[in-house]
Amino acid sequence: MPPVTVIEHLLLHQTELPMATGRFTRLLNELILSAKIISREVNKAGLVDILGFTGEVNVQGEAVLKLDEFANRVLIHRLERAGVLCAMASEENADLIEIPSAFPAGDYILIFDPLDGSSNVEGNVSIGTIFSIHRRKSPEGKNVILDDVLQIGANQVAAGYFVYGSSTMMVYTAGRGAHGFTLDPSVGEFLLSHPDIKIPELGKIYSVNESYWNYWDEPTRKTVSYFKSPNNERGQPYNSRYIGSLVADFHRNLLTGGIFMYPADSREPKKIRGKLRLMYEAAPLAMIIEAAGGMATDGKMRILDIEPQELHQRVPLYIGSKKDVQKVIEFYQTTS
Ligand code: AHM
Ligand code: MG
Repeated sequence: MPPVTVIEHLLLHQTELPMATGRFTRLLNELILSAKIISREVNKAGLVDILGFTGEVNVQGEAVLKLDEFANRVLIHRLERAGVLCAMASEENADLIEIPSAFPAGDYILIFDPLDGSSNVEGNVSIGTIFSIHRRKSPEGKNVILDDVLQIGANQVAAGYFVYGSSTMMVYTAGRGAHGFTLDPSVGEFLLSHPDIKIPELGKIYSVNESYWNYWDEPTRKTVSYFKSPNNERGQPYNSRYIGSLVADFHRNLLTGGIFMYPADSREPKKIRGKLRLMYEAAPLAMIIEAAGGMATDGKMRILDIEPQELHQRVPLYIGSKKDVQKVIEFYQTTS
């Protein structure tokens, strides 16, 4: 079988995907090119001390940006010119990013976390870019309003991520199946490597930052105790794996089966609703996990049904293998 690129794969499935118009293809192409540029910089990160300190001026007299700022700028620069978007929202920007009137606009909205887990770069740990694509609700031609962007995750047209790891990979879904592509640096293309990913119904890994145990609610503690117990459905304790880099933790669990949790905790008021953001992190990963046969909840509600009230809303997140996530929901239902 000759290798299949992301765009070839998209076109092959075009009859199934009414949104796979030229504009959608263009949007994915720009995302892919941005990710290749980010990947190149991420791979050079270890050389930063040699080439010039971040935040200072390098030997060529250029300011060296922090990697997350760099990734953010690349995505905004490329996508605002693509002629397919009417607005963007980035985890790095407080407000909605409007498309300058000098550039043509389209009716898609792109929401992204440019470089999640970037605090891990020094440890040479995998990090990632997460994206979510919506269509505007209001008619084209008018100014986009916040309401166009604050849509439930179930309205996403597509979602995906790039993981910059031992290989750079892209996983995306446009609703029917989640597909993985690996960047072949020798040809500069993402090639289909993981078609129609299905997460095992019952996982063998739980991923959570257990140092917050004392700040968790009762259902979360019961859930984690259950995963550690030899008397669970698996009949033996789950393996504990936590990198602390969402895309990397999610990606591993997607392929091997398991659950990732970032619960609410009571440490300080701002963390009560969890750390991760609904629109930039939870909703896109929830769309992927559902396309792969898994589930995502905040403990009480399906992530994809939560109505965002603000752009940077945080949400508790339990995401992964169906039976493992169902267990969380069960503990929330039975624990007062
Ligand atoms: P960031 O958006 O500041 O990079 O933080 C998000 C990261 C996730 O990648 C990861 O899952 C989580 O923070 C880890 O948080 P903690 O250190 O509290 O376990
Ligand atoms: Mg993030």
